Amino acid sequence: DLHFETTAIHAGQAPDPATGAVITPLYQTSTYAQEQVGVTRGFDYSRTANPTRRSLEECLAALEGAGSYGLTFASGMAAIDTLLRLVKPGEYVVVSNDVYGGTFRLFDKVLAGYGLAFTFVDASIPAQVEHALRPETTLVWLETPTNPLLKIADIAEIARRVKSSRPGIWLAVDNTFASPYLQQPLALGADFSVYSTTKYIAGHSDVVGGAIVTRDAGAYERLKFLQNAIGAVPGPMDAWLTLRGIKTLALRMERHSSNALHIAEFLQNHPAVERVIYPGLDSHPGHAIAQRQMKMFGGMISIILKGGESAARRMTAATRLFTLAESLGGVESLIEVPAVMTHASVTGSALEIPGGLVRLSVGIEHVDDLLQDLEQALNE
Ligand code: P1T
Repeated sequence: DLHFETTAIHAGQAPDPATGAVITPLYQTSTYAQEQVGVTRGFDYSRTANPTRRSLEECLAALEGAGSYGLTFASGMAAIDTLLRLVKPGEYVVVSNDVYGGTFRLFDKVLAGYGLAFTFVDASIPAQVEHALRPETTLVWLETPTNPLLKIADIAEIARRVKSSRPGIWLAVDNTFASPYLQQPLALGADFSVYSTTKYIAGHSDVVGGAIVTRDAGAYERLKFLQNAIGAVPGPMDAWLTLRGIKTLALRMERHSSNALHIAEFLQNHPAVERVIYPGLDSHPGHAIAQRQMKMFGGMISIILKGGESAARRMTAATRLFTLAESLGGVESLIEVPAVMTHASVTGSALEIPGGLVRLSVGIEHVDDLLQDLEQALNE
């Protein structure tokens, strides 16, 4: 019954019984001595299990409440790919129509070729998800807030509609943008919380990783089998860095969110900006739902500039603190143009992103410095 902040620091991370080390040791080993054939201390090979990775998996599970199980992967995409192996050829997946470009690419350019069918819907309208369900549907895939349009899907309402249509349909939520501190998909009725731990969970832009958390014991056993069978697991060092990052997740999310709200309010009044998309603003169509299902509104802001893609390119060249880079969720602020960077793979599809859209990952620097940087870049 511990609070989130306490769980993040202690779950799966008791002092090392062998040495008393307060911090989970980095078990940088691929294999483990066996006393006799088949007699192990619970570990035989690091693709199957590793103590540092196990600590991370236990911590991530605990952050989404009692009875949860966690599995970690070499990247967010590896987590998504492994989860999608639960879907068999001939089965259907309903997907929210604004997702990370790499997720769209995996679904549309890879898995569709193996006989999985994907229907893209506007999941900010729950009825659209429900109407897209077919007898062959086995999975509904949501992102909320979405990347990069920050659309909000009502997880509890969609879970209710999907499960009343057919209880066996799984609901997975990519919770990367919110992190488990701001939003708890399993508590809202989802079967799987999926993460790129590269982002807020690790939080320092120094590691790539992914995770799946579930309370479905059967699905967990299947996914654990797939994790080992496929082998897209994180190395011990990556697990260790991610565990280190998690300890400050709550503090960081508070600052990311309060900085972003300030910045969104400032941008709303700037003459070069046509529209600010941030779930914390009254003007956001999903604001009321976000207020209900999220603790705060997160650190991601998208803005549409009046001057289109050329203005976007000029702005991103002019910022000094906001670094022009892909990715998000680190302590430092980043800026990018999704249409030509993170979401280039959706060009020409129904998911296309406007060229004048600039995405900000607001870091935890002092907000006045960030405001000043954006102001000078926009004035340019
Ligand atoms: O990069 P990786 O750890 O494999 O995670 C993929 C991924 C999954 N889900 C969401 C919502 C994501 O944003 C990402 C990765 N996104 C970026 C790299 C980006 O800049 O948007």
